[in-house]
Amino acid sequence: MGKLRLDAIALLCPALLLSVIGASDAPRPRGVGPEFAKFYKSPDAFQCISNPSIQLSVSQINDDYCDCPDGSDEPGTSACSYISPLSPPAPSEVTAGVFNETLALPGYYCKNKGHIPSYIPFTNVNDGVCDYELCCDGSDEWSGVGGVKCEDQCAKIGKEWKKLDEQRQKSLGAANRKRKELVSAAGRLRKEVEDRIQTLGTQIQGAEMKVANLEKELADVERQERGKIIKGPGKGGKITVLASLAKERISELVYNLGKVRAERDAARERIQELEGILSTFKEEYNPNFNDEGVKRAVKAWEDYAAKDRGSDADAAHDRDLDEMLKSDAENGLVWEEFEATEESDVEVLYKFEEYLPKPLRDWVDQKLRDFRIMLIENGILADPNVDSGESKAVQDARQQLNTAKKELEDDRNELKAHQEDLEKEYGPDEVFRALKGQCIEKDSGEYTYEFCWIDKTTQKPKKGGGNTGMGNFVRVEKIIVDEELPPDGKGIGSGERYFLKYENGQHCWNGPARSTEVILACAEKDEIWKIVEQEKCVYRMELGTPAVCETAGNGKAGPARDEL
Ligand code: MAN
Repeated sequence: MGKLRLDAIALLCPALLLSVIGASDAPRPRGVGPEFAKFYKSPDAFQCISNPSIQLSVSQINDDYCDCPDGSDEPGTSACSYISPLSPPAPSEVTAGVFNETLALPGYYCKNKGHIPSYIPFTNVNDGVCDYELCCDGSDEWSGVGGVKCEDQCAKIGKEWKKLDEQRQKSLGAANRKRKELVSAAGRLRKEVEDRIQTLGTQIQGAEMKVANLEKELADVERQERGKIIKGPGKGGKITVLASLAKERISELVYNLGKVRAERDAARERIQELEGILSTFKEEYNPNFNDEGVKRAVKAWEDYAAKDRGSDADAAHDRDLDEMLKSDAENGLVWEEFEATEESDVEVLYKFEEYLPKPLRDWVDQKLRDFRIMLIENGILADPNVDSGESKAVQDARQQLNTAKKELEDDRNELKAHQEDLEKEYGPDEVFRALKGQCIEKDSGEYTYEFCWIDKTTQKPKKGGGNTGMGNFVRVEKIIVDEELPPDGKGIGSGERYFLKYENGQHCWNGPARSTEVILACAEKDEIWKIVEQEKCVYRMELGTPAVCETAGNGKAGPARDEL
C-alpha cells in the first residue's frame, strides 16, 4: 500500500480541497478531482491536459488504455500508472529516457464523502486491496478485481479522524499558546539586555571620567611628593629615617651596656675573692721567716688596701645604669610616633615661614615646593625618589586609579558580551532566548543524553563514569526533512525544520570532535524523541518543542506532536 505525498499534504490541508469541492457540479469522469473537472467538460472530445494537440473521443476516457502521454485520459484506472508521478523524474530516469513525460493528475480522486477527499496513486487503483487510509470510500477498487469489495468506511473513519483532529487542534492550540508565551518572554529578555546596555553606556562614561580625574590626581600627587619626601631605606621622610636609625642604634647600645655591666660585676666578684685570699695571707703569714719577697708582697697589699674605693659613687652609677637599661617605653620613648611621620624636609628646613601670616606662609611654601620640583625636573637637584618606594599618598592615589580602571574594564567587558548576545542567533522571533540554559534528558541505550538550549549536549553513562561533551551550541540552521511520522506523531515529519548545530565537543578517539545536530519539530512540550549516532561521534537528536510551532514550514499546517 503506497503513499502519495500530495495526498498526505491534502490530508493535512483539508481546507485546500474543501474549497475546490463544488467548484464544478457537472458530473466528472471517475477519478477526476474537482480542480481538474474543466478539462473533462466537453461532451464531444477530450484533449490531453499537457498535450492539447492530442485529441481523443470522450469514450476513450477511462477505457483502461493509456492514450495521453500525461495519462490524463485515464483518471479512474491504473492504465497510465507506469508514467512517473507529478513530481519531477529522477535525473537517472531522464537520462535513460524511461520517463520523458509526467502525469498531469496527482492521482485517483477519492471523494471520501463524510471524511476528507484525497488522491491515491494510480498504481493502487483496482489492485485488489482496499486502501482505506487514503480512500475510505473504497472507490479505488470499483472493478472488484479478484472479488474484492471495499465498503465505504468514511463515516466511521471520518468520525474517528474528527475526534483525533479535535485533540490535535487542541494540542496545537496549546503548543501555539506556549510558543507565544516563549516569544514574549524572549522579547522581555532582549529588552533587559538592551536596557542593561544603555545603563552600561552611561556607567562607562562616568567611569571614563573618573579614571581621567584619578589619572590627573595621581600625576599631581606624584609631582607633589617628588619635592616633598626624602626617602631612606624605610618608609617616610628624614625624621622618620632618623628615628628608625636612632632606635636601632640605641637598642644596640643598651644591649652592649648590659653586657659590659654583667662582665664588670663578674670581675668585681673575682677581685673580692682575691682580696679575701690576700687578707688571710697577710694575717696568717710568719714574719719570723725573713723572706724578702713575702715581706714586699705584704707591704704592697697593705698599700693597695689603704686606697679609697669610692663605693657610694659606684652605687649612684649603678642606679643610672639601671635607668638606662629600662625599656624604651619605660623611658618614655615612643618610636612609632616618629616612624609614622611623613614630614616634609622643606617644612623642617623653612621653619621661618611660621613667623609669616598664614596666606603668605602658604604662598611661600608652595613657591618653594614648585621651585624645588622645577630644579629636580631640570636635573639641577637629584630626584630623592629615585630607587625608592612610593609614598603612602602616591600608593593611595594609584590604588584608587587602579580600582576605577578595573571597574571600567569590567563594565566594558559586560557591555561587549551583551552586544554580542544581541547579535547572536536565537531562532525565529528569537524564541530560543527564552529557553537558553534549560535542559532536558532522555535515556537511550547505555547513556542518558542531555540537551541544553543554546548551550551544550552531553552523554552521561548510566553505569557511572565521566560525562562526555557532545558539542557546544554554534548556530541555528534550517533543513529540509522527509520522514514518515511514527503513529504517536513524535517525529520530524516532512518539510522545512529548524535545527541547532552543536560542535567542538569532546574529542573522539580516532575520530572527530563530537558534534550534535538537533532537529526541531512542533510539540506541546519540550521532549527529546530520538537520538542516533549517525557515524562515529556524530549525533543527531530529534526534539519536539512548542518553540517552533507556527513557524514557516513547521507548524502552520503541522500538528503539535504530543499526546496524539
Ligand atoms: C564513547 C561514546 C560513543 C562513541 C565512542 C567513540 O563510547 O561517546 O558514543 O562512539 O565513545 O569511541
